[in-house]
Amino acid sequence: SRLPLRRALLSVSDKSGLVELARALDAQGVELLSTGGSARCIRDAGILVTDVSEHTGFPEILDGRVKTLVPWIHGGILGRRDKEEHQAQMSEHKIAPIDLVCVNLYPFASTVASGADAETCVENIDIGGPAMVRAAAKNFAHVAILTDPEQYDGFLEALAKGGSTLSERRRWAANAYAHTARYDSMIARWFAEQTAENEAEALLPSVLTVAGERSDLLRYGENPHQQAAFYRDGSQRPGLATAKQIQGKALSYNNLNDTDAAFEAVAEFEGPSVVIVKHANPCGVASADTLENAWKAALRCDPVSAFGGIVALNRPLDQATAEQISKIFTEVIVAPDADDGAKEVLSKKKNLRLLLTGAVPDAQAKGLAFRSVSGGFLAQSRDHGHVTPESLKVVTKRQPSEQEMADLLFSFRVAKHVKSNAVIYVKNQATVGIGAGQMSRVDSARIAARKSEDAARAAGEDTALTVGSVAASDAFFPFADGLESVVAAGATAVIQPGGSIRDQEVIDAADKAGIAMVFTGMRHFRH
Ligand code: 93A
Repeated sequence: SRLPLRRALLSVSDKSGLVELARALDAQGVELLSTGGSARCIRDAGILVTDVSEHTGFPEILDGRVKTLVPWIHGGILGRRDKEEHQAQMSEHKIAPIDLVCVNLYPFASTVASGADAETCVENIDIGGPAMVRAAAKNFAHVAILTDPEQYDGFLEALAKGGSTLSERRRWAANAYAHTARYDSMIARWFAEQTAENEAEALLPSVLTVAGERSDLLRYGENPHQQAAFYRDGSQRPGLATAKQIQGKALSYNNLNDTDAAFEAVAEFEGPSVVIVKHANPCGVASADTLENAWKAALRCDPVSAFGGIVALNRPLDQATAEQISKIFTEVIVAPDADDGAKEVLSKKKNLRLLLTGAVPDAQAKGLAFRSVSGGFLAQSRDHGHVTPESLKVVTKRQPSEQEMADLLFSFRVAKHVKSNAVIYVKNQATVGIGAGQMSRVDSARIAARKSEDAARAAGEDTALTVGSVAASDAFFPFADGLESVVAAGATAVIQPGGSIRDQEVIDAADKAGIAMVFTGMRHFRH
C-alpha cells in the first residue's frame, strides 16, 4: 500500500539536495522536523521547519552528541501504525508519528582521510544518525528511510504517485542497513589500525568494508553469462575508484581488471612510463625521457599483443603521445590527467575509453588484496614490496655494470606485475621479452625469448632483442636450466630472489657463462 506522508525528519551531514527535497515535501504539506545545521539550511531557503528540540521539548545537549536520541523521535519512528496498543501509547506519551526519515551520517571516512587528529575522528562517529536509520528501516512497513541524496528524486516520484510502495521501502531499508554496516566497519577498521600490532591483525575489520560505498553494475562478468558489479571500498586510492571516464563505451569487467593491472604496474616507475596490458599481463613496459618515447619503446616489445590492449601512463597524457597511441586499436587509456590536445586527438576514436584518475597510486602504500575461494575468500596485505639498489646482493664473480643494474631493478619491478612464472628481459628501461603464467619457469624464459625474436623481426632487426639484455625471474630458479635458457637468449645479467637449495648450482652456471647475477631476497609471486 502507498504510504501517506504527514511528518518527515531530515538530519543530514551531506546537505546536497536537501533544500530541493524539503521544498518538494513542504509543497505537499508535509511537516518538516530537522536537527540544528540541517534546520538552518532549510530555514535559510525560506521553508518552514521545526527544530527537533522544539518538537520534543528537549534541547540538543552534550555538543550535539544527544540530539535525536529521545523517545519522541524513536517512538515516532518505531511505533506500529497497525497496532492499537502502539497507537494508544504514542498518544499517551505525546509521540507524533514520523513517516519519512532522511539521514546521512557524520563524515567519518573523509574525516579520517583528511588526516584529522584522533579526537576529531572520534567526534565524527555518528551515534544518533545510525540509530534513526536502523529504526526507520526496521519499521519499513510504515516508514520510508533515505540515506543517500541520489535516492531523493526516486522518492519524490513515488510521492507524486501517492506515496512509496512497500517494495520501494523494503529496498531503501536494505540500503539503509548496508549503509550503517559499512559505516560501523569503517570505524572498526580505523580502531584496528590504531591498535593492531601488525597488518594481519587489522585484516578482519577491514574485510568487512569490502562491500563498497557505491557499486556500478557491469554489463556482464568475465563472460557474458556471468553477472558483475564494481564495488568501491571507500579508500579513495587513486585508480579505478577515482577514475572519471572522459569518453568511450561502457567499461566491462575485463576492462576494469586489466586497467587496474596496468595502472598498478605503471605506478612502480618514477620517470615517464608506459605499461601496455593484455589479459591482465603486461606485454610492453618502458620508461624514457618523454611519454612518447616510453610508448614507442613499450610497443616495440610485443606489437602484436598490444593490439586491443590497455595502456596506462604515470604522467598526464600529452598530444604527441596520444597521436602515437591512437595509431593502433586500444581498448582503454588510463592516466592521471590529459591535456586538451590529447583529448581532442582521442575524441576521434569513439570507442576508446579514456579514464583520468587525478593521481597515480602509491605503489608502496599498504592495503589489502582479496581473492574468492569456495566457501569464503582469501585476504592478504597487498604486495607493496619494493626492491632498492641497497637490498641487492651480487652473487657472481662479475659485477653488473651501472646500466645493467638500472635495468635489473626495472625488470624486477615489471616481474612483480606479471603472472607467475614470470621471466622478463629488459634493455634500456624497456621490456624486450615477457614470459608469463607458465607452469614451468624454463617455458616462461623460452617464450619470452621467442616473442622477442618475433618483435625483432617485426622491427626489421636481425638479432633478437634479448641479446645484451638483462633478465628477471619473479621467484628463484630451482635448477640451473632456467638460468641457462636465459643465458642462451643473450642476457648478460640476471635478477632473482635466490633462496633455492640449489642456489650454488645456479650461481656456478652464471659464473661459467660469465654473466652477473643479483639476489633480491624478495619474491613476487602473482598467481
Ligand atoms: O551526535 S550524534 O551521534 N547524536 C544525535 O543524537 C544525532 N542526531 C542526528 N549525531 C546525530 N545526528 C547526526 O547529525 C545525523 O546523522 C546527521 O549526520 C547530523 C546532522 O546534523 P545537523 O543537522 O546539525 O547538521
